[in-house]
Amino acid sequence: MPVVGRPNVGKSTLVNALVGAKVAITSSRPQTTRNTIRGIVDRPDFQIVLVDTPGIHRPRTALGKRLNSLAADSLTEADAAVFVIEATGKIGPGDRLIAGRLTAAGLPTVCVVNKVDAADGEQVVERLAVAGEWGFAAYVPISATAGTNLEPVIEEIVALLPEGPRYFPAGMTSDQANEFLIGEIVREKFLDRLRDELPHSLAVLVEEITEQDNGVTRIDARVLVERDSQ
Ligand SMILES: Nc1nc2c(ncn2[C@@H]2O[C@H](COP(=O)(O)OP(=O)(O)OP(=O)(O)O)[C@@H](O)[C@H]2O)c(=O)[nH]1
Ligand SMILES: [Mg+2]
Repeated sequence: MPVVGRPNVGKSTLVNALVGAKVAITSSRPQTTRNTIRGIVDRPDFQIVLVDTPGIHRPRTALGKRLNSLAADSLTEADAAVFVIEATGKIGPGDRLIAGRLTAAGLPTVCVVNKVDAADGEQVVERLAVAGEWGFAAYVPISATAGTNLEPVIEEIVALLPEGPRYFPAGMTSDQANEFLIGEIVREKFLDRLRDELPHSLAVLVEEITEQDNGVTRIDARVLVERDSQ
């Protein structure tokens, strides 16, 4: 079940909140997520495999193009989707483009209006009225950070889930290797602290993970940038 939307609307924050564990990094920078990441919600009578995706936007760089196509690919394999918009800003052309794609693909969709904690009631009602025109299967106003209305989102997703096998063993929250998640967390720590083009020019390579005798895990990682000046 892909989770799609414009950059920075809170897709990764929502995936973490629904899974109940940190499986994806988040930041105030757009284009934080660079890979599709599976997060698993496992309950006795269902299992939801959420797919966090990069934000869909008008690409200006090769990285942007790649991120968009990763998100688009996640829709072609999907039976249903979660579409995230935000209450704090007006619904814009970027949101409309994604809504159009979901409708054209005929994907049953749960549309969530996120960040209601930071908006007033009038804004939330206005977003719901505009988004309501798209005719999606369900609409839920939520706050991924405050944890508001997360159970209703799960219920609406479950209502759209096709019957299928349990793909992941109980207790598993993500399909990522530990090494990848560690590298992502290192990258996350830099994102909010850097300016200009630097957040986008950053990659982290985890080189060694050593369990030391004193019980502390030592991680050696290399932070790569694009140019010497960086
Ligand atoms: N106030 C408020 N902020 C939120 C909420 N959910 C997410 N945010 C903030 O919005 C910013 C973006 O969150 P992310 O989860 O990284 O957004 P994203 O959609 O995954 O972004 P990309 O991966 O770049 O496409 C972060 O600063 C979050 O803390 C919410 O419910 N309320
Ligand atoms: Mg993200």
